[in-house]
Amino acid sequence: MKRIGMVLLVACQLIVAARANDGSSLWLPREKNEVASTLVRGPQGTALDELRTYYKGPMPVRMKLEKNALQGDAYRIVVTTRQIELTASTSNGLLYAAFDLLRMQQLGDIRSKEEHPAFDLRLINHWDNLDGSVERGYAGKSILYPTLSDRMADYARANASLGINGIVINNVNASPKMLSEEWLEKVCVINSYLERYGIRTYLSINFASPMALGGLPTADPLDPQVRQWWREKVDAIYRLMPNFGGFLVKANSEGQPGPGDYQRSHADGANMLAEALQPHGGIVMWRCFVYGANHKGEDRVKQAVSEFQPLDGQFLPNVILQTKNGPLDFQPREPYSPVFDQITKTPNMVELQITQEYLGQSRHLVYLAPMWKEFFSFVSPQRLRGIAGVANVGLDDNWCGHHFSQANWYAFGRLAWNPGLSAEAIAREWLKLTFTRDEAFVNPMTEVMMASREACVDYMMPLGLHHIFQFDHHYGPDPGGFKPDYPLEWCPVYYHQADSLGVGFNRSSTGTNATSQYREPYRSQYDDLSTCPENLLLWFHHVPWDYKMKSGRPLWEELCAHYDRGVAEVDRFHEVWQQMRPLVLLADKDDSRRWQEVEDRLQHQQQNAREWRQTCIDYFRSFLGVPQ
Ligand code: BDP
Repeated sequence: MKRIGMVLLVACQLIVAARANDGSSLWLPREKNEVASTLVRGPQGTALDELRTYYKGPMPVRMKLEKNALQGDAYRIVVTTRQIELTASTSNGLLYAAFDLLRMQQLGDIRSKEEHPAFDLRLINHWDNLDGSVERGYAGKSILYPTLSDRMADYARANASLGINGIVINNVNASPKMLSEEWLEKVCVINSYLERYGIRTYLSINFASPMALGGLPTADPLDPQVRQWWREKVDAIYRLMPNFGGFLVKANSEGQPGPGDYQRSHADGANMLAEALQPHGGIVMWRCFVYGANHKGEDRVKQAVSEFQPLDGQFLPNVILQTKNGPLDFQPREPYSPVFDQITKTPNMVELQITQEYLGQSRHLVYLAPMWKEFFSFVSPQRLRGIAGVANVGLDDNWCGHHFSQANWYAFGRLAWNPGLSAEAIAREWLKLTFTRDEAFVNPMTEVMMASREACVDYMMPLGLHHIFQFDHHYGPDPGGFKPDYPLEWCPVYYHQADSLGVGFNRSSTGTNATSQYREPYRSQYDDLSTCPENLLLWFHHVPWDYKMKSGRPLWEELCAHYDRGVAEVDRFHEVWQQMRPLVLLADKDDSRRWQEVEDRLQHQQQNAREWRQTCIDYFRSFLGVPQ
């Protein structure tokens, strides 16, 4: 008797432990039906499995694959009194329809609809290295390398639930090893997981691979042997993976090899790869994040246009230029990149950063959708062929480090499907799916999420200040940062240019003239101090400390008011979160772990916001009234 009692007790404890919500199920349904998986293969089979496992409704669901009914991955859901019908022309479309139906079920609002993705290419970019480290990753080691995580199917599923249809599986600072036979076999295994979820595999390549791997004396893109090497490599990849997507390339940037090493242009380099990929339907995504090479010494934010605009028109049709949303580097606020104005003959893709390199990493609650929507208010999605987001996942139980960083992954996927969705609608949706549908929770937390990005801008770099982060790791403030042995473009003092007269980088026509790269009306608007939006003022102008702002306050006081507001906002977020505790636990009594983990991070964010304010105010104050 006694022994049986103990066994039961242990079993009960195990069940309780297993139920504690660690955030690993993301926004996806958690309650399963017990069913066996189907024999149908590919994304359509996956769709069937998803519905059998998670659909709970009383009405039967019918899936119809109908050629030419809809374009690309679009789908239609028709709800009648007798049944629910999902129609698409591709098997991916059916999978997306199934996930949408399940999402509507979770939200308690199943209705008819027709959905069309805005972009054909909806990609996640991994900056994962083969040794398991993740460049700018803040959620533990890589889920891909050196050994594949057993959560790989869950990972593919989470992406497919958002409509992601491609993943670049290795860092843009790419190891040539990735193309070795040994590693390509591992790529095949990853591909087999992704394929089931309608996701294509893409690789970042190292431009010098023909030398490092192939033993050739050069990687000159016009050398016939080099071209042959790439053709053979690409053919071999397609023999292994007929559905392979193509290459992403970082060339002649931050020390990476590229065509410039042989006095060849980016077009020469990209076209060589494009030619090899073209017979298989593959693409080249060539990054415009380039500085310090051919235009060394020029204002860093101008260099991408200087480099690529003269080449516009020279790229083969299967080359796409991939450009970060802002012209510098994923700062909490940047103006849009003028590459999107100046490159008109070559297809463009935008690269957004889901991982919060410069936005508090996985320690700050910062919801990025308002920032991305801001970008789309300047650059029409119709101008873009595709969208890529730099992943924020790792081996952490909750995938993203901060539970609220999951919202950024979710929001990226939702916007990649439909950039017309509002940031607020996405936040509400995510909160309901991830925590509870209780409005007493959803309303205040939506408000917190929506305010969080502006708060981050306020306590880190208000009014257009930028890149005043600590060197290398980019966490925390270092406004006085200067290292003589570093390129100037990495030093904070280069970006704020504070002196006794004022602060800010003069990029107007009296300065570096970066404003001239913008289309009208932005060119004139940004160029003139009196019309430049105040949230970008110090990005474009060197402004006197006593300059009268729209509020009537002098610049210095306005700056301090922003730092104060940022800190006060984080304090407020923390208060709201504390009030949420009973609601989180009411929805799921086993949710104390998630609540506590967010609580701990919010406390840390409060301290860190104060550190930013203190350090920056102390530093900038030292310039006031000091003669030159
Ligand atoms: C910067 C990162 C660096 C990346 C680089 C890139 O600090 O780690 O390699 O961008 O995008 O944001 O290539």
